[in-house]
Amino acid sequence: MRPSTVLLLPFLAIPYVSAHGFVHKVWIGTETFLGNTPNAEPTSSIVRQINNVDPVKGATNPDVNCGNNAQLASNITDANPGDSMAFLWTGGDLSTWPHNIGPMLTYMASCGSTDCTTFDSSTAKWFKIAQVGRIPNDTDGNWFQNLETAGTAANVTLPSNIKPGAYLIRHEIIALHLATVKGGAEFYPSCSQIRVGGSGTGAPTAAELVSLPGAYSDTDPGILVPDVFDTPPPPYTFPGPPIAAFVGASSSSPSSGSGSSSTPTSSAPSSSPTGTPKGKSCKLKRAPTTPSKRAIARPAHMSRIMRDLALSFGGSAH
Ligand SMILES: *[C@@H]1O[C@H](CO)[C@@H](O)[C@H](O)[C@H]1NC(C)=O
Ligand SMILES: *[C@@H]1O[C@H](CO)[C@@H](O)[C@H](O)[C@H]1NC(C)=O
Ligand SMILES: *[C@@H]1O[C@H](CO)[C@@H](O)[C@H](O)[C@H]1NC(C)=O
Ligand SMILES: [Cu+2]
Repeated sequence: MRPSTVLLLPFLAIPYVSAHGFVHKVWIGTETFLGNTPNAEPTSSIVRQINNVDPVKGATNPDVNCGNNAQLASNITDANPGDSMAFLWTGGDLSTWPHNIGPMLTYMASCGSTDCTTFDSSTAKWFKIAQVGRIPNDTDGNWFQNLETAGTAANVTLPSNIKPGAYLIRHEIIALHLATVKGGAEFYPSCSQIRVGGSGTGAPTAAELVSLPGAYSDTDPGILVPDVFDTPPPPYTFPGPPIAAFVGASSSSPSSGSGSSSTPTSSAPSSSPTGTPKGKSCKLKRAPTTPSKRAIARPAHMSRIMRDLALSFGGSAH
């Protein structure tokens, strides 16, 4: 038996406990909500529950919509145009988010005349309100997603002129550490239910509305990204539609050039670690002797190791 095989046996034999993850906490305006823990008894939350913390694989997978087997949520919260929102992603065991490479995108969809608690999101027409990629001018080329690995929620502003109504907010991480090959990208969508008040008039145009799945393809330049590990980092092309024009027209845009209204927050859980290693692209907590530990000690190589492992084992390792 080759040494590498010995090393990998526990990696394959022990089921996942905490790798990957879900939206554990959401802030909307002044309200805070816990997410719904996958497979636990559903709570009264605004966050639609998924049944599996694993990534959605494949751009046309029906679960790209709102996550794995997403269920209706029983609550909806009131919000106002211009409100701050924040989305904290964690591992399945509430450890910090394990991935750090790839964009975070935010979409909304009208729930029509419903209050979203009965709205079938597979019929939704989505528009994009924000997207963030790499942190501007970060000397290490870190992505905003990396902030989640330190327990910092992604902060998104509700468009300041948005028309009143009930909406789904779809916050999505696309993890790209395996995206050098087709089908490698990992989609992590999460949908929450909000009712926007006020007297705004902002709305997307018909051309800005997309279906999910539908808006993405496995060969989109932002989803199949052969140069994702290159240095210096090449420009990144976000997948999906552009940010709806009314969003930029109605709010003061930050200077990131990504058209994003997202800024990081410091809404960290008390257990936030400090000094999170860079390049921690797949934290496999349960197996301290697996390559993940070695990779954390040698962060620059982490993602390649994970990718190679996944390829060696037909992609099932991740
Ligand atoms: C629903 O959310 C609101 C906050 O928007 C909260 O006040 C209310 O208690 C929640 N309802 C339930 C049943 O949890
Ligand atoms: C990034 O660097 C460029 C060139 O030095 C500068 O013009 C720009 O303002 C910087 N952006 C941020 C967000 O710091
Ligand atoms: C989001 O960031 C803004 C400043 O950029 C801050 O005022 C706000 O409190 C943050 N929201 C949350 C929920 O942390
Ligand atoms: Cu993973």
